[in-house]
Amino acid sequence: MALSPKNKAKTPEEFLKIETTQRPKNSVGFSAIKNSIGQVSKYMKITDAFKLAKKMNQKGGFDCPGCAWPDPDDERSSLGEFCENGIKAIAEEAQSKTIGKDFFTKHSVDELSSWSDFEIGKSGRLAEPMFLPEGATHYQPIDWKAAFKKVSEHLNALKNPDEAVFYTSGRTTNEAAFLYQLFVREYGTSNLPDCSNMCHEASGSALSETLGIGKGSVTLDDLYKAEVVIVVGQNPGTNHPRMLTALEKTKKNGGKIIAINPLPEAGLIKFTNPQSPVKLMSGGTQIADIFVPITINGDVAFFKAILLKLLEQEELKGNVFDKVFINEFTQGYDAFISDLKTYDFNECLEASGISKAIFDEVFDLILNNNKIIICWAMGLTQHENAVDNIRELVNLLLLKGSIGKEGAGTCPVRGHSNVQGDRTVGIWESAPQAFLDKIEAKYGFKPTNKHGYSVIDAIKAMYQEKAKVFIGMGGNFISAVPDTFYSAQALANCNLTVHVSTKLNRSHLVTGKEALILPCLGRTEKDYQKSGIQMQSVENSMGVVHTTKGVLEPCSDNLLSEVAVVCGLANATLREKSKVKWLQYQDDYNLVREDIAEVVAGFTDYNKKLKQPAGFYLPNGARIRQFKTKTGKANFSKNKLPKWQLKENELIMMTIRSHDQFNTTIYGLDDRYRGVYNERRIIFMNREDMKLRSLETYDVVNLKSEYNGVTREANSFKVVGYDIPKNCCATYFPETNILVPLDSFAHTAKTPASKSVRITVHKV
Ligand SMILES: Nc1nc2c(c(=O)[nH]1)N[C@H]1C(S)=C(S)[C@@H](COP(=O)(O)OP(=O)(O)OC[C@H]3O[C@@H](n4cnc5c(=O)[nH]c(N)nc54)[C@H](O)[C@@H]3O)O[C@H]1N2
Ligand SMILES: Nc1nc2c(c(=O)[nH]1)N[C@H]1C(S)=C(S)[C@@H](COP(=O)(O)OP(=O)(O)OC[C@H]3O[C@@H](n4cnc5c(=O)[nH]c(N)nc54)[C@H](O)[C@@H]3O)O[C@H]1N2
Ligand SMILES: [Mo]
Repeated sequence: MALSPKNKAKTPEEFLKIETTQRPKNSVGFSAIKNSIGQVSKYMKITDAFKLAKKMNQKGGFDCPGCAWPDPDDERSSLGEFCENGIKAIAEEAQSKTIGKDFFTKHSVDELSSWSDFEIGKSGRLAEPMFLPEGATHYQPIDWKAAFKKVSEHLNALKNPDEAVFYTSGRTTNEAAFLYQLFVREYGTSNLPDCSNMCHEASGSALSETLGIGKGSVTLDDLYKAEVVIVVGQNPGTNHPRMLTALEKTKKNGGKIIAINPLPEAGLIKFTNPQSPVKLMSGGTQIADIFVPITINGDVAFFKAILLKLLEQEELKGNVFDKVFINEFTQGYDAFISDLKTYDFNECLEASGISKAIFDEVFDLILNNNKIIICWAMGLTQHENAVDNIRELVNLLLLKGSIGKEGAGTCPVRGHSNVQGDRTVGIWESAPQAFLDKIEAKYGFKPTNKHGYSVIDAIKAMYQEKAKVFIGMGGNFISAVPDTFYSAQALANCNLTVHVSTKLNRSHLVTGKEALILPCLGRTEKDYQKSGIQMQSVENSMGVVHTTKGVLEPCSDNLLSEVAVVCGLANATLREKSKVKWLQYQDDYNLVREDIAEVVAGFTDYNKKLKQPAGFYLPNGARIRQFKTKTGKANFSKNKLPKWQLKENELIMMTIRSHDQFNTTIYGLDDRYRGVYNERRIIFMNREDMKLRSLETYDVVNLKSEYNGVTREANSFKVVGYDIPKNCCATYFPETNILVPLDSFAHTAKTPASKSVRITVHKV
């Protein structure tokens, strides 16, 4: 495909020195503390760092922009509810180095595109709005008013509002997200793709259908009280480190933990709590009682094997299933059981890649306990059969009556710190009619109920020139999405690409004909408006809404808050036609919350409730056995054993996060918990698979994926022998997004299948 050199998405092909060591036995602990202090002092003044650490995830403080793991309702560590990777996330945002006119005059877009993501990320915080005119080689400064005018001219020139795409990444607060979707809907489209489409969309889809709510059902307290917690397809040691503290508590209360993962992830195997000096000295807790080294995408098979054995025991002895719960609260049991009987236990177990001995241990725990929680993340959601994966977990919970009672339920662990809240307040390309009706009643315009573009649809529409303006509220679209070259062409086809961002990223360099960078305040910064310093609010992974308020002075005087950016854009675009008084909101965010309280279910008395120090829980039907599905009951589902067969020589590849990155932001080149240092272009392979291909550790290989007759290539990766099941391999995202076909996604949810990419490996 011909991409103009300016728009070509480059990847660093140069190797740095690679060094791998034995996997460390413990995660977190001393080295984590050392590492986080090291990170902070690299980027910011130590006094600021101290101020931040004390306020992070504290009542009245700011919400860590790292993950969405909840904070304890009651006692919080006085050291700060922080973790190593949370500290990295804030150090990255709160760094004192800034970039503006001088930086962009010195470096052309072309030059910047040749930098690695790591180098781009290190350049500093964006300090002023920048504009790239058509044909220009360098970004140049633009004032805010002119920037808003530019966007409005493009939007108003479109023949149809559906020619614009409005992306959101999940850090945007409830206030900014609500206004953003309101602007988009009043402008006339529902093209609101968001990072959730690439993340937990499959969970939302499966849970809404089966349990009537697209969110998890458990609270932190449930987790402490569970008898069995299954952590499947998730790497909390790196991505949700504070979850390990909760799991430690579960264990202390007698609960058992099962980790189902192709990799023996360090945090799950052994963990030392950085906030507990006694633990530091004595060497940590073994978190997982049982480790299940599942083959990639072997989860439906494994859970079916469990379901089959449970059924066998139920038929033999009875009392295995919670019949009272099943009769009163569920629908579809008979059809589910007769479907289940068509599967063969041995075939399922074999497809999962798990030995009978490990299976028996897991089975015993599930058979003999009734308070079960299942936690999961991207290891389940990024497959073509992702929705089936999650529905099968729900079947297990329903059989055991393990939902809507203390110590039991679903726990999809969200990624971005407010990705769940964004959806709650209306960032949704297919929002329910009831929500749209509320908007109409409140504001007096009729939002379209046409299904808008999700991420994949948006890429196709831009590629086909059906969409011409792209606006990104945060995020790094080009690096996050699949099929990098196709997607780069899609963005290059646009008339205008706009990014509201805190940091420079690759999406600012793969532009439409014209481009804008609109720099905004981050979570850690004070938000000064006419009525005083503003606080905002977010929703965590367990449905608790609480405040977040920055503590540092903004890194530049020329930043606007996301709320102010949206108000400015909306005001410039919709002008006197608008039914909404845009500019009043930015002066006082209480007014935004008053509107949210009227429009979004569960937010009555929003401003008042936010005054409770730990925030408030949103209503959650599944938590109290009120299943708001089409049938009014919790639904059993029939899920097929995925029939995928690798061709000769093919491997199945998952694209995962290293310990030193936040999605597309690369903090460093190490992956300490997996014993890899100073390199990201590596492929973890089973040692037998290496032997079969005559490969040695550190050999350089090219990777090819073939899908529907199209070959995609990513070159120059170093082989690392690892404890990963046969026929499976792993690489880091975003380097291998190039290999993820746009058309390979979860059925119904459209989550890109970036954990099951079939590839072949070619020695260079
Ligand atoms: N520090 C840090 N924190 C983060 C992020 C970050 O990048 N850095 N990202 C945030 C975001 S947006 C998200 S969504 C979450 C992501 O959190 P995770 O989902 O934990 O992230 P991944 O690295 O994608 O890890 C997926 C895990 O699933 C396993 N896995 C892969 N395929 C399969 C499979 O087929 N079956 C099973 N059972 N397991 C499988 C992998 O081995 C890996 O352990 O983290 C959030 N928190
Ligand atoms: N192959 C593969 N692809 C994946 C995944 C995978 O596992 N494998 N994971 C997917 C998942 S789970 C997700 S969530 C997506 C992530 O996709 P995105 O959310 O689009 O990506 P991020 O890397 O989180 O975005 C980082 C950028 O956000 C901006 N930013 C940071 N903080 C703020 C803020 O407060 N306000 C604003 N306006 N901007 C801010 C900065 O400029 C930063 O460069 O990627 C997906 N892509
Ligand atoms: Mo995510």
